Formats: sequence, structure tokens, C-alpha cells
Amino acid sequence: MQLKPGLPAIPLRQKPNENLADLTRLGNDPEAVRDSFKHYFNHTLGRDIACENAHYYYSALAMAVRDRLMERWKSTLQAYEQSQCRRAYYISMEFLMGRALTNALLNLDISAEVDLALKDMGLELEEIDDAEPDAGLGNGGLGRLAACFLDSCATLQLPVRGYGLRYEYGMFRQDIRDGHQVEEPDHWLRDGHPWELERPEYTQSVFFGGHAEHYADSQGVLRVRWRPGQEVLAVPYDVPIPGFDNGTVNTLRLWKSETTDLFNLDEFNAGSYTDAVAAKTQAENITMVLYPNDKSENGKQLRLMQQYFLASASIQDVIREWKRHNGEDFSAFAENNRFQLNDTHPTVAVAELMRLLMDVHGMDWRQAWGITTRTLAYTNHTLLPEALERWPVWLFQKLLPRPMEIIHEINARFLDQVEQRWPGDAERLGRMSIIEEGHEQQVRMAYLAIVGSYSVNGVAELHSELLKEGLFRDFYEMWPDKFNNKTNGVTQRRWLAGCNPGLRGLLAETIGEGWIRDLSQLRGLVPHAEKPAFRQRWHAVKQANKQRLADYLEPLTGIRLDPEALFDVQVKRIHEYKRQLLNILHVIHLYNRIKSGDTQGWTPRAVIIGGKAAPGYDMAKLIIKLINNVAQVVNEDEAVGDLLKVVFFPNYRVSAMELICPATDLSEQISTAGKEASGTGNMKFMMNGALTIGTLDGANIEIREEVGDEHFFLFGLDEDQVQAMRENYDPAGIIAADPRLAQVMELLQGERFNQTEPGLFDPIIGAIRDPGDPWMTAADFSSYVDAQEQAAACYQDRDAWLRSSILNSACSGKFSTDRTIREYNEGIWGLEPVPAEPARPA
Ligand code: 26Q
Repeated sequence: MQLKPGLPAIPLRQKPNENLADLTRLGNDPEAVRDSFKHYFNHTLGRDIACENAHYYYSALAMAVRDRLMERWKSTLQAYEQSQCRRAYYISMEFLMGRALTNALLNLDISAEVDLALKDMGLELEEIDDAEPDAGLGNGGLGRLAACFLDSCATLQLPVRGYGLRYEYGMFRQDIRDGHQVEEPDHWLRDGHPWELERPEYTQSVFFGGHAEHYADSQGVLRVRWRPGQEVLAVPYDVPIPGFDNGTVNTLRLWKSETTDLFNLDEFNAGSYTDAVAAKTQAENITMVLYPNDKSENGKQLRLMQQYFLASASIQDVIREWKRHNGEDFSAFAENNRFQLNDTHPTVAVAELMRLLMDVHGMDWRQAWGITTRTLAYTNHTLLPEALERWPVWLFQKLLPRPMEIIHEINARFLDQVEQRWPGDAERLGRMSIIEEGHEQQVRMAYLAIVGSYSVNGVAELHSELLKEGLFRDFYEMWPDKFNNKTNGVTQRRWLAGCNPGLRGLLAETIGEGWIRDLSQLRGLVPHAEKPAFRQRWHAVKQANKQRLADYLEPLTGIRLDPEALFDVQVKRIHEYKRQLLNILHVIHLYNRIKSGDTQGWTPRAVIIGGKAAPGYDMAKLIIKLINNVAQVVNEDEAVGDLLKVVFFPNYRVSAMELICPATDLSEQISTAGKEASGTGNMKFMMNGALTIGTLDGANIEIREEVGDEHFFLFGLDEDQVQAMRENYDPAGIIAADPRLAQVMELLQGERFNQTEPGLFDPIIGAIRDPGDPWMTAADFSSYVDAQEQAAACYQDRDAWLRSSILNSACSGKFSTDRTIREYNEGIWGLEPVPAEPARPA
């Protein structure tokens, strides 16, 4: 056994026998669960019935449930070990897992037993479950998608492992003070994390700094070794990922950075002692905090260190396991391994895999490149050119001299290919080069990912088409077969069965529970949409969910929502392209109508908006302030009463969505066409019976296709029209020609919502009136208001609305990540399912 410096490890000299193997399973009946719970609560945690802190009840239950996962986890690992099948690795800087306890109960299918066991001790699951902090290891859609993917991989029994970072601080907690976002640190590990298993025996070393040294080996072959300035340890923490009721428990492996004392100050940063010590501290802190931006912010050294740390530790880990069975024989490595890169964030993996294969395992360029380009696949999640990641060459060079050298070589060889295909086309060479020239050279990470991968996919049909026509056009011309689409999804286990027990019950009685594994079975609801009695029950479930949300929000915000009102919801990261601004302009329009007495046939409405802004994104933060100020004016105006309420949902997160989406009537998906890659919140709402008001953007298009135009409130310019209008966009003209918008702008400009802070919202007013406004908010205002009027009218026709609501849910089958993952597997990975060995029952 090789021992790593700094880690406790005492070699065992005895050999335990089979009597130690524990493949018998613990019981899942209420009595067995109760006994486990009591054991942890009384013996391990040492608490008694006087304990008033929900945390201990949560901890005891988590440990009892974890024991049951552990058995299945071991069997799954054994089954994979025995089958020596091809495996895939989902490499992602973010896994937005949310809570694990209720998810484990759901997937072990023991919620009912646990309920009984707790009731027997006078306890309720709901409050205990609420004591679990969200694992907020992600920003938004991309991170949550990774979490849903893991759930589906485990449910489909695919040998897929997630690789990510174990951030000490996840996504910040959002406080709202005086209408402003205030960020608070989220120390989610403070009270312990019962779901992780530290695996110090698989610790890897990751290097930074120093320089690359070229030498001739004993055979006279030219080789390179990296003389690094610094070593950082990567210690894995494994998190169990249970499949749905199938005995499979897959693994999410999260790396924590730790230091060795074996670092070399003078190598790393010759010249400055203080810089060198600062660099050491940075290295120790690599996994301290998640970057809370959801678009690439250029140049942050620590972020690049995080990316390399993830890529290097993960690939080394896979190679370590490979060597256990195959030694230095890599002939079948490409056949047996697939790495899926979640956006460009882990893309330095291209250079790192090359480096490990050449410098450490002695391959030549051709062999190493063959393996690299047969094992890596890249998923893109954005259409905004400004969000494409770029890293300054000087920074790359300083931190990662050897990988940088490899990137230069990849680029040189790639540009030779371009030159062969398009001789003499210097412009094209410049456009396609992985290294962008300019006053400061930059590495274009997306281009590195495309060149190094055998598959490049977008996340919705429109997005994948636009990538081929726009951002990646040159590459599509070169390699049309690399490009493909994999429309996103969400897991119906968490996003329907788990978060909407009322609906789950109704569905169980109506069409059974087959949809939990096969969401297309929701189609069985279609005939029931015609039955008044069923519609009534559907309505009752929705109303109860709305009441639950209202009850949660009242103490939190001081606003009381009437469940009879139309619950109109937009929750997602705050971004100009997502146009929360358009939503609030509509709210101001409604307010103006009420104030001017135009309330004939009014539909009472509760507008709920939630989401976090990147801490450095001033415009997004100002939009939050505007929403809160409008909310205050509207909610305090006696003339408005119950006709309109506006709530900003503070600290929006995964567990909040579990409360929100079952209670939503109208789902706001109102991005400027061609800007939202897919969206996934839109799918959660649809599954739970919301109708969508939306543009022809991202997955909205596919949602509308599935449910039918008449059950979707469409508005706005499409992508072509947006492009066409840009030429001579004239917001001032649009405002002047539309009295509804003119009045809204008057209220804004008249400082009705910032009476004590003159000029506060001028940047927003300026943005709307700017002919260069990339989001073209004014252009879509009028058709948005029209669509909102249709929605309001439809809501009053309860039967029509309920029918549409049922059909939305019934037609949401496509948007399961089970379908998405099957497509990844059929089109990109080619894995065989491996059923877990059933363990011997007790
Ligand atoms: C990169 C470099 C430096 C700092 C931060 C980042 C960074 C971090 C997170 C860049 C992007 C993200 C997240 C992007 C994201 O969530 N995109 C969303 O992905 C969803 C899943 O595919 C889509 O549904 C959404 O449309 C897309 O916006």
C-alpha cells in the first residue's frame, strides 16, 4: 500500500475473513427503521426526548437511511467491478444536489415505512426533512441538470460516476434587506454531512506552477517532464446516488483540496516571498468556495486552479483504476471509458489526459491523441458569445506550463488540418484558432473542447441548430458529424413524485405509478382531462399546494396570498436575457390598470419572482431592487387589495422549487428568443400542471410542440425576427406607439417606485430605451401583455384551464432525464446497463 504524505494510514497485518462481509440487508419495515433511528439518536448522538433541535432528529434519520444505502452501494460497486464494462464519467464543476434525505427515502421506496416509524415515536417527517440544508454546489440550470442526470443514470443502472468539487461554501444565501440582495456565506458542512464517505486511500496529487523540462530518455526518445512549483492533494469524498427502487447506488465523487507540507516556495514564484505564500494559501483553498457567477468571468486565477484540479484529479483517478486491472496496457482504454464535459469548465481535461498519457505513461502524440479524441465529449449550455470561456495565455502558462505547451501543440496540429482543408484561408485560421490573438492572447476553451472531443451537443433543438449556424459554424463545416442535440430533462422522481405528494396520490389512483420509471405513461391522463370529477380532484390538489406555498411565504415576507388568485411564477437566476424586467413591467401595467379603475372582469393574480444575481452583476441586482420596490408599492396600496400581490421569494434554491412548482398556475419563460439554451424550470412547472407563457426559445418550443399550441401562451418575436429587428430597433418609437407601455414608462420615470431615492432606476430606464438593447424588452412588451390577458381570461374558465393543466402534465413525458440519458447513452456513450447484485436478504 502506498501511503500519501500527511494522511493517517496504518497498515493492517492481519487478514479478516468472510465473517466480516456484511451483504445481508437491514430491514425496511417500520420496526427496523425505528430501531435504527433510536440507535443513532440515543446511542450515537446521545440525545433524549428533551432534545428540541430538529438537527439531531434529522441526523439520526439520515444515518439510519444511509446504512440502507450503504449495502446497495457496495453491491453496485461489486457488480461494476465484476463486469469490467465500459464506464462514463460526468465531469462537472457543479452538482446542485439539494436535499438528500427525502430523495433517498423516495428512491429506496421506504417513505411510508419511515412515516409510520416516526409517527410511532410522535414525530413528523416533514419538519425533520426541513432541517437538512440544501447541498448548493451549483449556480442554476447547469448544476441542477448534472444532479438530475445522476438520478437517471442510477435509475437506468448505467455505470456512470459523477466527478465534482466539494466546495466548503456553496451558493451564497440571499438575504433581502431594504429590497437589496445581500449575500451571506453558506457554510453547509458546518453541522456535518452524513451523506459523504471520505476516501483518503484514493487521494491524488495535483501540480501547479514551475516549468516543463524536455529531455531524452534512455532510448533517446524526446520526453517532457513537468517540474512543478507546488503539489496539492485531492482527497475524494463519495456521495451515494440511489436509483429508483432497483438496488443500484452510483457514486458522485467530490474532491477536496488539502496541502502537503512538501511545497517549494522558490520554484513556484521566484522573486516574491509574499506572493509565493499567498499562492500556497490559494492552493490550499482551491475547493473553499463556489464561484457564484453563471457566466464566465474572465481571468480569475483561483477559478482556473479549480478547473484544473477537478480535471486532473478525476482523470488520474480513472487511470488509477484502469491500471489496477490492466497495468500499463492502455490498448482498450478508449473502448472502455467516456468522459462527458459539462460545459467548458473542465475542458483543460483535453490537455491533462494528453499529458498523463504521454509524460506519465510514455505514449507518443498519435496514440495519446487517438485515446483523447475517442473518450471526450462536450456539452455546450450557452448561446451568448460573451459567456464563452477564455483564459489569458500568460495565466495558463504560469499556473499550468505543461498543459499550456500541449494546448499550443494541439492548436498547431489542428491549424495544419484547417489549412489542408481550406488552403490559404488566413481569416478562417484566425477565426478557428484555439489561441485568440490580440493585445493579450487567450485560450478559447470551447474550441479546445470541440477539437478534443468526438461529440459536441447542445441542450435543446433550437440551441443545437443555432450552435451550428452561429457560434460554432466553422467547426460544424469541418466536422458536421460531431454535432448533435440532447434536449434537457428533469427527474420526475424529485420533481413530481417527491415534491408533489398530493398529485402523486391522485396519479397513483388514476394511472398507477409506472410513470415514476417511464414518464411517457402520463399520457394515460389524456382521457381523464375530459372528466369533470377528475378535473375537480386535480383542482383540489393544486389548491392545497397553493395554500402550502402561501402558508410558507406569509411569515417570511409578511404578504398573505389568496390561493384563489392566479399564481404567476418566475424563478431562475436573475439575468437581463431572462427578462425578469419584462415581467415587472407587466406588473406595473396591471397596477396602472387598477389605479385607473380598469378592472372589469379582473383575474386576481399573485406574481412570485425569485432568483439570485451574481454578486458583481449590478444590473441584475438593480432589477431585484425594482421588483421589491414595486412589490412594496403594490402590496401596500389599499386600492389594490387582493387584485394583485407581488412577492419576491428570497433565497431561491432547489428545496424552494420543490415547494413552488407544485403550486404554480402560470410558468414564466420569457427570455429573448435565441438566448436561453434550454431552460429546465419550464419542464418542472409543466410536469406539475402549470401552463406556460413563453417565447419561442430553448425547450419552450418543444414543450409547446408536445402539449399543442392551444395550451401554451405564446408571445414575442422569434429568433429570426429578433435578428431582423436589431438592424433598426427603435424602442422610443415602440413606446410612443403603445399607450400601455408609455404609461408604464411614465410611472417608472416619474419615480413612483423610488420616491425616496431619485434616479435609482435610471440605468433600467436607459436600458429599455436603448436602441442597442440586446434583450429587446420593449419589442415584446405589447404581445406579452396580450398573452397575459389571454391567460387571465382562460384562468376564469376553470374547466378550460384545468383541462389545459392536466394536458400539460400528461404531455410532459419527453422532459424526463430518463429520456435524455437514454439519448446520451445511445448517441454518445454506448454503455450497457449493469444490474446491481441483489444482496442476500436478512
Ligand atoms: C464559468 C467560468 C468562470 C465562472 C463561472 C462560470 C460559469 C458558471 C456557471 C458559467 C456558466 C454557468 C452556468 C450556466 C448555466 O446554468 N446554463 C444553463 O444550463 C441549463 C442546463 O443546460 C440550461 O437549461 C440553461 O438554458 C442555461 O442557461
